[in-house]
Amino acid sequence: MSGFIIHSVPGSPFGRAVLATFAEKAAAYRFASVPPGAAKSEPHISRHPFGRVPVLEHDGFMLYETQAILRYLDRVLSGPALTPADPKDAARMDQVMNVSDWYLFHGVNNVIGFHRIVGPRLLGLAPDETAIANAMPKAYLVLSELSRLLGGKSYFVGDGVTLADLHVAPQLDFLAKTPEWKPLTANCTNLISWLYRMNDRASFQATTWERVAELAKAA
Ligand SMILES: N[C@@H](CCC(=O)N[C@@H](CS)C(=O)NCC(=O)O)C(=O)O
Repeated sequence: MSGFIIHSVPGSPFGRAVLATFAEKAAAYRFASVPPGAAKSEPHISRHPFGRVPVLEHDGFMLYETQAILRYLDRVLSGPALTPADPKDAARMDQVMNVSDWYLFHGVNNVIGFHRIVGPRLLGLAPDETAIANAMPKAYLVLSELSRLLGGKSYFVGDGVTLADLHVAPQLDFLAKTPEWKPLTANCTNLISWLYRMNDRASFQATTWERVAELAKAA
């Protein structure tokens, strides 16, 4: 398989999930940086009508939505399978990915992560403390549910990494860089250990915000 281009921005947790999947498969790709503020105008808006990242381009085949991209890469790339064969395990993987999209991102990371990291670092905005405080009850619920789903396992679905881990870890690693992480995970020590385990993987060390910024500069 050749000719993969990933259109994204350094620091994007969704983009990182895609890059980490390439790394887990030891597959090559080209990183095409979407310049700040350019996602909602041409040429990017033709790639993604909702003006978001990431977008995968594979020999002219265009695909947006991170879950769809991860599943596509798992199907077309050689390397370790990242989807369990057992139907119940595969369903658990899908469930965790949807918890990440629907509950962890919406109302938690797009509030706390935005006001603590994206706003101050990229837009020069002060954090909105009221918005952050209002997001905390949902954040506690989401983290406690992810902790329950992980249980005593090394990864979300058993002993090996799956797309669920690759999808959730970039979101949680983003949240872990905020002061809210410590209180939020006070009763979720399994999530803390799992995030250390994910961050130790070569695929995660190769896709930090800084490493992707270097990639973007070199492109
Ligand atoms: N559902 C989309 C979400 C992608 C998304 O929200 N990406 C963020 C960056 S991490 C983005 O493009 N934000 C720009 C915006 O909100 O306008 C996916 O799974 O790919």
